[in-house]
Amino acid sequence: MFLLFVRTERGEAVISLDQLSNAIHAAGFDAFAIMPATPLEKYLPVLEEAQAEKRYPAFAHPDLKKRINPQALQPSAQSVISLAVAYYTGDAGPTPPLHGTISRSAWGRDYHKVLDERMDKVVHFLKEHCGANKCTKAVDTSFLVDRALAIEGGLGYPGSNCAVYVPPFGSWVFLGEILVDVDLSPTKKEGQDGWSCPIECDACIRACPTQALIAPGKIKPQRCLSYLTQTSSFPEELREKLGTRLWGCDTCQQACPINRQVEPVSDPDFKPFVGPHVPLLSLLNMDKNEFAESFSQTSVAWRGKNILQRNACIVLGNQGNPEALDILEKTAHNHPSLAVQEAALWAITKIKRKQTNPH
Ligand code: B12
Repeated sequence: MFLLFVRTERGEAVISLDQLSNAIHAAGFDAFAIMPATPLEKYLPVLEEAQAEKRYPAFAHPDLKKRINPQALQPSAQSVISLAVAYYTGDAGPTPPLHGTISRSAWGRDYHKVLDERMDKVVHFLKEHCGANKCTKAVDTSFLVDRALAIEGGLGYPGSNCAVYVPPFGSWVFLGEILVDVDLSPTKKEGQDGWSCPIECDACIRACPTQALIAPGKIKPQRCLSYLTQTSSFPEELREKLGTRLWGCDTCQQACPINRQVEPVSDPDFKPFVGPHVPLLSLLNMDKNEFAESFSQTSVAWRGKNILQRNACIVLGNQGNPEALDILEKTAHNHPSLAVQEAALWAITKIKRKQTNPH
């Protein structure tokens, strides 16, 4: 039996790794790795290069040294438990007319909430059985680089599309971590140092509609469709590339041969809650309360109603269906947001152009 040595202020305790593993799986996680809470120095140059080449995401914290240092978040942290939850629940199927498609990571309940609730159970176990006093949870909610921690701990490896793959779930995993003030034995095995995509077929790079992926592990977020569906301005020259995507983009993950072998999981939290396909005409008719009623349980809600309605206009323009013209005209004249009005006008022009010149 693999034993986990737990060094606490009150001495040394021993629990089996199986006990901790059982608690983590019972809490709803599919995989985990334990590592020391020391700075991840080897990732600093990766982040610095992204910043120097203007590929650093605008949403992300600018202090790079802080981002690779778990103790900057919790000074008493001794160990980090990096955690993964699988979310591939089956295929979306084709997008019906006048619908827009939501990326898989936003189909179910908001993963930030789901992982946070599940981490509470692990924290309880750590406090009850491992002598922990202070634990800090993070899932996309701190300045730490979730993917770097997952790679460093040996939980997964990076694909050329930047995503972290956790076998056998592919890259269809959410990541989170718990920082804990006890010293747990690391779980990384000898030789488990995957630092690049194992097949390097570059299918993801070739599939990216906007050439946002410029080389293995390197992305220009400003061109990534997932990013553009979340930001307040959407450059005109990239709007056609959005196709029928209403929120997020899964193209670089769907193109991956490893991901195509992944078996669906049946996690009820990640079964489609809204979508995967959303009717766009009713979305454009929604007021704030109706929007909150439909989307507040999902991770789509954080950027608010106007961004999603702006995306809906662009998708309708791309679909070129004249049935959307009435609501687009109303939106162009009456919508309180200038950005949504402008996107509606753009869509009207596209649909009318298609009517006069179907090819
Ligand atoms: C900002 C952000 C974005 C931005 C920028 C994405 C990006 N690639 O940087 C945008 C909006 C585009 C985005 C999109 C998506 N995101 Co996002 N995002 C984040 C966030 C908040 C920060 C990421 C960040 O710091 N990027 C800066 C770069 C430099 O860091 P990084 O990509 O994380 O890269 C590290 C590893 O990729 C690794 N690496 C990878 N390959 C290689 C190769 C080599 C040679 C080396 C040396 C290193 C290396 O090194 C990097 C630095 O340490 C994280 C949460 C968090 N706090 O970490 C979620 C996160 C990365 N996103 C996530 C998800 C699910 C997505 C989407 C799939 C959502 C969707 N369907 O639309 C897409 C995927 C796009 C893509 N191909 O990366 C998950 C990823 C899970 C996974 N299995 O990898 C995260 C971890 C959220 C979570 N907690 O689950 N996202």
